[in-house]
Amino acid sequence: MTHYYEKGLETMPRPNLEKLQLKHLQTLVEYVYEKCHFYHKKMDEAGIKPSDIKCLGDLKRLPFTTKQDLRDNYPYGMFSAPVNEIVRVHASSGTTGKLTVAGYTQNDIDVWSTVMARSLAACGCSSSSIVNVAYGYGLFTGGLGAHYGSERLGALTIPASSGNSKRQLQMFKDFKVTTLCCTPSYALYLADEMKNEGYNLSDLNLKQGIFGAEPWSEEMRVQIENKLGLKAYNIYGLSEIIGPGVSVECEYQNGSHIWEDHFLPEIIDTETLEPLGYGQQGELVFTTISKTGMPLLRYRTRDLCSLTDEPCKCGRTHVRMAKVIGRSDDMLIIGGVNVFPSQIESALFTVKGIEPHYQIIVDRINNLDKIEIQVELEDELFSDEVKTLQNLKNQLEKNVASAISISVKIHFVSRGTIERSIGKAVRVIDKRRI
Ligand code: DLL
Repeated sequence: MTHYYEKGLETMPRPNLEKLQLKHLQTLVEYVYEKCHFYHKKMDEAGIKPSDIKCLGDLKRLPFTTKQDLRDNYPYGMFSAPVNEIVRVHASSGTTGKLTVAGYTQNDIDVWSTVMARSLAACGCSSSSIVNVAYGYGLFTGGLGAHYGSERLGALTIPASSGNSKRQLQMFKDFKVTTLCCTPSYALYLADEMKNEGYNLSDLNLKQGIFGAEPWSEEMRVQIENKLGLKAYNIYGLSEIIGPGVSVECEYQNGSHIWEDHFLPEIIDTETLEPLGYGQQGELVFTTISKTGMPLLRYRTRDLCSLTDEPCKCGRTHVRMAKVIGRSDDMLIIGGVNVFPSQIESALFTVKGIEPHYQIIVDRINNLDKIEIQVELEDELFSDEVKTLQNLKNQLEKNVASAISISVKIHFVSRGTIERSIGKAVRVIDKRRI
């Protein structure tokens, strides 16, 4: 049986949906032009006025927004609402030390709770579900996003957050958890811990898992489903747009429905920046048409995928996005946390004696992502006593961990060990098979 949270809106015939989208888009463009200096200036530069938006096709006349714009206007410059109307901020890593900040009004928290409630319902949840939220709570949007959506649906919500796996498993059993929300890699880790701790599938009552925040493969889906005895659904989102709940799979697990009455999707060619058609691979771009805190026009996500408008058996009319196949920048996602190699580089070079040659090796060990950084040392330092080297290593590990919020292992190598490149340096070796 198909579960809906807002059936009318989720299954709205396309012509009506498009009418609604246009109305919201026009209101939004007028709103940001008036309220946000950044957009006022950008639209003036592009020679476009709010009254020029006459049909959905006019979307492509609007300027793009990038992560760099958010960084340049850190922390509050992209807000359209005054700060006293903002009730929450979330943030994710930027390429420099600066965070990418997203501000939410009460209206935005409501929009988010609603799209998350819809997302949970699309995965088969209802008010009878018992939802264990094992995404991290904090500046990251995973925990609180899933939490508010689950409460909005009326489900029993457990704010477990990530970590403390033994306790998570105990709660699965004792609280009769039906729904697990976490990153797919943490789900696999929990599945292995379950075996180590001597739990059987018959001890558990899991029905569905709602996994996202990082790319994962069909092979991983099969493993998670078999090991945890649940149906594994993909959920997608990004803090700049709202957090989790921008799109989600339905029971047919064949692409994720984008909640198009809130987020207008486009796929663009990364070279020409021209919009591409359904079925074509390119970069996903979103315009938020119902937010008031920090609405964004044509935000370039850097995520590469394609869209389809083919009808879905669930009856929802909102287009579906295929799995994200990669990014058009160098952002890595390590255990759900966004990391840019440039953040690691700046942290390394705060210490004297480090050569500018390093390599970041990412691997997945026991289903958890690990980072090792091989760093070349000046010859003089290499001949130093072990204690000095150990101190240096500790210092570097501390610096990098505080820059990217993830612990890393530093491995010193002698000068010339890291292969030199005549083109772009190969800074990252990603051994994870996702
Ligand atoms: O990861 C929001 C989220 C939380 C989504 C929990 C799903 C579940 P950010 O930290 O801002 O927000 O990272 C956003 O993560 O641009 C993608 O590159 C990647 N990403 C998110 N979900 C998926 C997914 C959250 N299902 C960035 N598949 C995005 C592949 C994903 N990549």
